[in-house]
Amino acid sequence: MRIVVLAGGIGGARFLRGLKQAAPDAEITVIGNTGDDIHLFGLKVCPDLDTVMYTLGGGINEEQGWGREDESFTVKEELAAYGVGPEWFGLGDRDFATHIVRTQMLGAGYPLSAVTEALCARWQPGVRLLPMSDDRVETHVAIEVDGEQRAVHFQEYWVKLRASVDALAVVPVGAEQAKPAPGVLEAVAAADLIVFPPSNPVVSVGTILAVPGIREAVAAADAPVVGLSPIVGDAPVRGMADKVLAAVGVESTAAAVALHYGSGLLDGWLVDTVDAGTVADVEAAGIRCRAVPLMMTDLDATTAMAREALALAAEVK
Ligand code: GDP
Ligand code: FO1
Ligand code: CA
Repeated sequence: MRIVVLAGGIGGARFLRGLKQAAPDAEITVIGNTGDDIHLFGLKVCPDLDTVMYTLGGGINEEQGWGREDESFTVKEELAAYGVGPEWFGLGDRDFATHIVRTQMLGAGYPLSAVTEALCARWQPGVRLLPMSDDRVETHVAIEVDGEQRAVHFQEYWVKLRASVDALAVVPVGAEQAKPAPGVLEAVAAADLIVFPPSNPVVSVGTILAVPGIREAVAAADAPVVGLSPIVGDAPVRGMADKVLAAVGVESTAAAVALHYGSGLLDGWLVDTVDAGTVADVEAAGIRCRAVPLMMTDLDATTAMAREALALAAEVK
């Protein structure tokens, strides 16, 4: 079975662990969000690709959900001693090595997809990890500061400002000109199942779908498309997804997110049992819906979620 997953960082990566358990014989292709990418200290950092790679490869900081385990911050401290920031982004020493290798290979002319494959040769994530595009896409967020509008990089909004001000708009800069990375459209077309994991619908899955050709390929695919809600009980399980959902005019409810994707994309949708009351609303929109436990508290719970997604897929097509 060939499964394609459109993944962001933590929510996508944790779900993938369960999916690998639930479908051990499946060939899993992950299309990763690169809209969160940022250039720092001359290095290219790809937070969501790295989160998937480290999580599935056994190198993630489990508590934090991003970055390396057993990490130290000597380089960051030394940079700070030179007055070189940003001080608000925590790049660790081990993690730095990944960005150095990536940047060196990009400088030598390799596309991001080839670089990601090379990095994965070390981590062996057990999935094929493809960036959504080899072209630069950077999500920016429009905010208002002292009565004036300005745009900041997504990481500045998320990590520095902690989404403490309203997001007026979310713009994946460069997406319109970007092409899907090699293998992306082919994987979608050949899939037996396409999954939207409980990733951020705007800045993770939404950004991937904003690359021209990807949304169209998912909509046209023969395979069933099944999603799992990142919103449980009218709030994101983790993070500030509600802020970026508001920017695109979507309520923070499991049902509203399903309708935002729409029946043109989604065949099936899983909501948490606490949101069982919304199943009928989702089904009324032409999307098959089930309420099951959606908290990824441990690997068993996450595996059970993935099994539910597989079962729903078998039902819808
Ligand atoms: P990011 O790039 O690190 O922000 O990660 P993703 O975009 O892949 O996923 C972020 C989303 O995962 C957030 O909106 C969370 O609400 C959601 N999430 C995190 N943990 C859980 C969980 O245990 N269950 C569900 N249903 N969603 C979760
Ligand atoms: N998230 C934070 O909240 N603070 C950080 O200092 C931080 C550093 C960081 C470094 C490398 C990396 O791969 C991810 C990092 N993240 C950090 C997480 C990440 O930027 C965000 O969680 C996601 O991009 C949000 O979608
Ligand atoms: Ca992310």
